Amino acid sequence: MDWKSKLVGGLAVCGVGLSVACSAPAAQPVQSPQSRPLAAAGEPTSEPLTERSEPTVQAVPALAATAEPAPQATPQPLRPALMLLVSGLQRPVGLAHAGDPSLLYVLEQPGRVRVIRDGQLLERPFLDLTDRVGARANEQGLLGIAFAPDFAQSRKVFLNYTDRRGDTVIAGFLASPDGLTADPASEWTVLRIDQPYANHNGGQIAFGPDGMLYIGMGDGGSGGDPQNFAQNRASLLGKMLRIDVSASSPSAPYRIPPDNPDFGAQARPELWAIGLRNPWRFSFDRLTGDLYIADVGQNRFEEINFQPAGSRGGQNYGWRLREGFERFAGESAEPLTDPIWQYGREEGCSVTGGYVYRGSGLPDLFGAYLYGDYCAGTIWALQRGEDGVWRNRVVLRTELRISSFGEDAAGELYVIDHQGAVYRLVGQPT
Ligand SMILES: [Ca+2]
Ligand SMILES: [Ca+2]
Repeated sequence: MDWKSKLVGGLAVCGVGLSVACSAPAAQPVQSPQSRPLAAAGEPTSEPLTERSEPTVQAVPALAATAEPAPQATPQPLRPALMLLVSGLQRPVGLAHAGDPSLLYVLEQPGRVRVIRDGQLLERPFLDLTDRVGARANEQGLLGIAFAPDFAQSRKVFLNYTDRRGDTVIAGFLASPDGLTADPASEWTVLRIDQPYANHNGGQIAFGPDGMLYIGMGDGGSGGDPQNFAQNRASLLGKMLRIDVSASSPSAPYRIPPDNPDFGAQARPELWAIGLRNPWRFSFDRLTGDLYIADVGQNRFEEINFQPAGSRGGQNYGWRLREGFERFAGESAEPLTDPIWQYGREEGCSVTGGYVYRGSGLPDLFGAYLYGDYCAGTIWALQRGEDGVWRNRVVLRTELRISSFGEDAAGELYVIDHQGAVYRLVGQPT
């Protein structure tokens, strides 16, 4: 099928600003975002944020812009579309909220957290860590953010970045009462993890419904996990970690939750699940607490993994014994948790995990897990039917470099284009 025709049929790029209805004329060209060539990683592989080429975001002609809205006799069916929210960002890789519906926070990979207030990108960053963030390689930089569950009182926010040596740092910061800035000098280190290679540094950090901080760690890098970190219980690499930062301070950065699973005498107590390759993005369903982990594949398969709410942890998601459902290296002596979905190179090359949609703008997608592919630009919805079978469908085909998804306080979703823009997923009348 012709790519362009699919694109025009599936994607509408609407005007700037949340107040502009998607059916309004959208002739405004999308500003070509700043898209810096990424430095060569110097590593055998570097999947999640690899640039294949430098396509530009193209403004799609407005779809039959009508001057007069149709009479609202019956609810119109809505189809998903993307509305440009802000552009001009430097390699954005994440978006989060802290409970205030007027504020969104965007991660710029070189080391800044930017603020979008009421749909406008503020000039002054929330936090500028470019003096300590190392972002020379594709998968390095400021990668994750999580506001404390008690942020309204504690003002604590946690960030995940690679430092000038390329090692992972999870650190806490204190924000101002208005939520518009945080003090770079307030940093305290929660956890530091040596990184043997420039790629596969994970990225996501998120609080679970249990109030614990979950950290998705990549296998350290190179290709094929040459030192077998993901299956090594004595290493924090290639794992999902779970720590308690509810009383985090410089002198007592974190505690081990007493109900973390037991991976044996030699295991690190921070482990929650093992056998992950590069869980760049994971999320909890805000309604059910189910956990979705998108694990970037090696050569053949991109994975979506699922952990039901109430799980006690302890899963082994298989890497490097398996890639997707297939054997990769070695044999397993224990049960492995297969993904609920995988796709191969005909669909894309680097999965970007998203969120279960719990907003109100697109009722048809309510309860579906939305995710995408960095290389292909496709956005899918994965949902389990009442018969227990997971079904996957295309939501949109785009030309975006989808580095991440984000969720606002109301549960509406955003798509982050690594080339410099944030889009809001909206419902457009058909
Ligand atoms: Ca690494
Ligand atoms: Ca797996």
